[in-house]
Amino acid sequence: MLLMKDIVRDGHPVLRKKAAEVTIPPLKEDVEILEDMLTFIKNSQDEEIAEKYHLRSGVGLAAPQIGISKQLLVVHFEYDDQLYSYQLMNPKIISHSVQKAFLGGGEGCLSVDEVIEGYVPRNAKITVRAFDINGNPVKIRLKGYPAIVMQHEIDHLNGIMFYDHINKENPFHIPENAKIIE
Ligand code: SB7
Ligand code: NI
Repeated sequence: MLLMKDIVRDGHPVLRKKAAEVTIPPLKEDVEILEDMLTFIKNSQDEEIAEKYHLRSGVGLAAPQIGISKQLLVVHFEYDDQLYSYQLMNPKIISHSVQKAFLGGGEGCLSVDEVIEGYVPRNAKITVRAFDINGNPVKIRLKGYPAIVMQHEIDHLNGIMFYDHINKENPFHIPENAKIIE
């Protein structure tokens, strides 16, 4: 079972490396990593389990965050009465909107213990191509909050942290073409 001690913290070089593609069809080892990651995220959202194991709540996780430099990610959350639950291998953003979007409350990260304030502008809509846990190709269209979470996770596979996107001169600068998500 994954615990907070398994979460790699900011400063560890694995968070700055480009993760390696995994083989398709998936190795049993990689399937198990995705299963462990999804269980961790679900546990982190379960009040009782989270309290018992001191888990910080998260909506997603990328393999480099548990020290594994492979292109594996999970997201799991409800939004607008819809469940967004994905376990993805080798995800790629194949197209995105010109429109940008950002969360009014900024972003956080399980690998970053401090609060870092500022807007994190991202693409408002994205289309992702990936392989699911069975090795089947999938194409996923997301907009708004789900698109933001997915971009946060895909960034981890490319060695990018959320705060890299925050404007250095004015953390609350609103880029043109960007809409706020409350
Ligand atoms: C706020 C939080 C997340 C994504 C977008 C906005 C995910 C937090 C958990 N993670 O650190 C996952 O990488
Ligand atoms: Ni993160």
